[in-house]
Amino acid sequence: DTDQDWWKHAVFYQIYPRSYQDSNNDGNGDLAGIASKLDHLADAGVTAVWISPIMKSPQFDAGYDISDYYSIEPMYGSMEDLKKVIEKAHALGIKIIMDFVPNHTSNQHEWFKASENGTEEYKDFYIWVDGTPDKPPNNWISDFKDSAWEWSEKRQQWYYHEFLVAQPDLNYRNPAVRQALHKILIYYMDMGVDGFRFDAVPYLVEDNLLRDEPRSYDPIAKENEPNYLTHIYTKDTDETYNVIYEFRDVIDKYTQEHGGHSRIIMTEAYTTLENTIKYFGTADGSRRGGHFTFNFLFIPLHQNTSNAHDIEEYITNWLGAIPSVYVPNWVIGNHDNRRAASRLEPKNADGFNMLINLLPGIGVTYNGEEIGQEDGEVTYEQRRDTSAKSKDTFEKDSRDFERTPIQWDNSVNAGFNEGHETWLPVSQKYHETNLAAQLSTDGLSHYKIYREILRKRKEDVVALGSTNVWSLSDDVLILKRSLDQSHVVLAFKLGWHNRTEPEEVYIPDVECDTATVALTNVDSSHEIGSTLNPKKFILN
Ligand code: TEU
Repeated sequence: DTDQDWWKHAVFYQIYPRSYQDSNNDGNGDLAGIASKLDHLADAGVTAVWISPIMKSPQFDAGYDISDYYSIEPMYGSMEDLKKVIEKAHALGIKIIMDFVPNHTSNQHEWFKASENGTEEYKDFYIWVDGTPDKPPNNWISDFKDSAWEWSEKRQQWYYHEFLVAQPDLNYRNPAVRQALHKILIYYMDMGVDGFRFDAVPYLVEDNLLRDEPRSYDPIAKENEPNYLTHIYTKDTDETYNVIYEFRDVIDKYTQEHGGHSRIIMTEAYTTLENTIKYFGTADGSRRGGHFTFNFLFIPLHQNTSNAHDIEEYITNWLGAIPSVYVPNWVIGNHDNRRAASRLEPKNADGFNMLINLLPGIGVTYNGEEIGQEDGEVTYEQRRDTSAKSKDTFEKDSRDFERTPIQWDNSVNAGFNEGHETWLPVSQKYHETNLAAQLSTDGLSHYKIYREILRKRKEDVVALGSTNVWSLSDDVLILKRSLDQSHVVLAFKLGWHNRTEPEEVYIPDVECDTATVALTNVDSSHEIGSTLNPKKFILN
C-alpha cells in the first residue's frame, strides 16, 4: 500500500476499548474483543479505526494517564494481541490509529518517579517550580478542577498538571523529552500502526514566565467564581504549534524512509476555528502539523438550543475558514461528550450519520453512533470518571454516561460479555437498541442506513463533488453534492421540536431533475439511495 491520500476520504471510527467487547468475561473490553468485531466494522464500511488509549495505565483518567508507553495495559491484553488486531484489520482494509498522549504521563510513570527523586537524567522531564507549600506559583487552574499546581513533599517543589494531579505535564522545553516521545511513535509505526490521534494538544507548552492568566470578562462568569480565566498562557501558545510541526516531521521522515502509505496525525484541540487551523500547519505552508485537526463545531449542538440554521452556519464557517489544501472533517461525538443520539435525539441519529458522511472530507464516528446508541444510566456510586468536581456536578460533568458498553444484541449484558459484572453498567436500553436487531429487521434501521451511506460515500460525487448546504426552515437542512450530471441530495428534517406532523418539503434551489436522495425521518417506503424527483418530499 503506497497510497499517500488514503485518509482523505476514509471513514474513521473511534473504539472505546474498555466498552467495546469483553472476550474473557472479566467486565472490561479488550484487544481480543476488538479483533472479534473487526468484521462488523468492515461490513459497515469503516476504513480507519482509532482506539482510545490501551497503553499501561493506573486508569485514573481511563487510560489517558500512561505509566508505560511501551507496554499494553494488562486488562486489554498484550503487545501480541495488538499485533493481531493490526494484522487482521489490515487484511480487511482497515487502518489502525493509536491514541497518543503527549501532554502528560501518569505520576506512576518511571520518568516521573525519577524526576521527583531528582535523578539527573529525568530532573527536567516535568514542570517543576520553586516555592513554598502554602502558595501555588500562579493562578493557573486544571481543566478538571482547582489549582493546576501540586506540591511535592519529596522534591520540595510544585509540579504542573493541566488535568488530574495524577497526570503531571511533560516539559517540552527539554529536548530529551521531545526525543523520548518521538521514539514512541517510531516504535508503533515499526509495529504497523498507521497513525496517531494526538491527545489534548493545546496544552503542550505553557508560558515560560508563568504569568497569571487574565480573568475572563465573559458576562456569564460569576464574580465569585475563581476558576473563570482566559487561557492565553497555558493554551495554544506559539511554541505548542511548533511542537506539533516537529512531530509531523518525524512521521513524514518515517514514511519517506520506510516507504508505503502515509502515516498520519489527527490532533485533538477544543479551540477557536482560527487556532484549529494553526494545528494543520503554518499559513505560508512551509510547515505541516496534523493531517487533520478535529472539527468540534458540532459538539455544542444540542436539541434544546440548536436548529437547522445553526448547523448550516457551522458547516459554512468551517468550510469557509479552512484553506483548500486542508481536508475537512466532521465529528458529532466522542468519549468526552454526551452521546449524539441523546444530545440530538435518537430520531436525528440517521440524519447526523448521513450528514457527516456526505459532507466533503472525513467523517468520524464514535462507537455506538452507527446504531443510535444513547447515553447509559450511571449512578454516582457507579462512577468511574473522576473528573467531575463533586456529587452536585456529577450529572453535568461526568463522562461515564457516553462510555457504557456497546449494545451488540439482546442477550445478557447486550452481548458485551457473557454475564460478568461490567466496569460501567450496560444500559437497559439495549433491549430496544442493539446491532443484531438492527441487522435482522426487514425495514430500515440506524445501522442499515449508516452502512448504505458509507457505500454512497465511495462514489465520485461525494468524494469530489461541489457542496451546497442551506436550511429551508428551523427544522429542515438540505445538503447537495454535485459532480457533472450526478447529484446527491440530503434532506434532513430535525426531529427535536417534538413535531409529529409530516411536512411537505419543496426544494426550490435544486436545479437538477433527478438525484440520488438521502432522506431522514421519512416513512420506510423510501429506500435510501433511490432516485427520485428531488424537488418534493414528505418528511415525517
Ligand atoms: O481531552 C482533552 C480536553 O480538552 C478535555 O478538556 C475535554 O474537553 C474534557 O474531557 C471534557 O470533559 C482529552 C481526552 O479526550 C480526555 O478523555 C482526557 O481526559 C484528557 O484529554 C486528558 O488526557
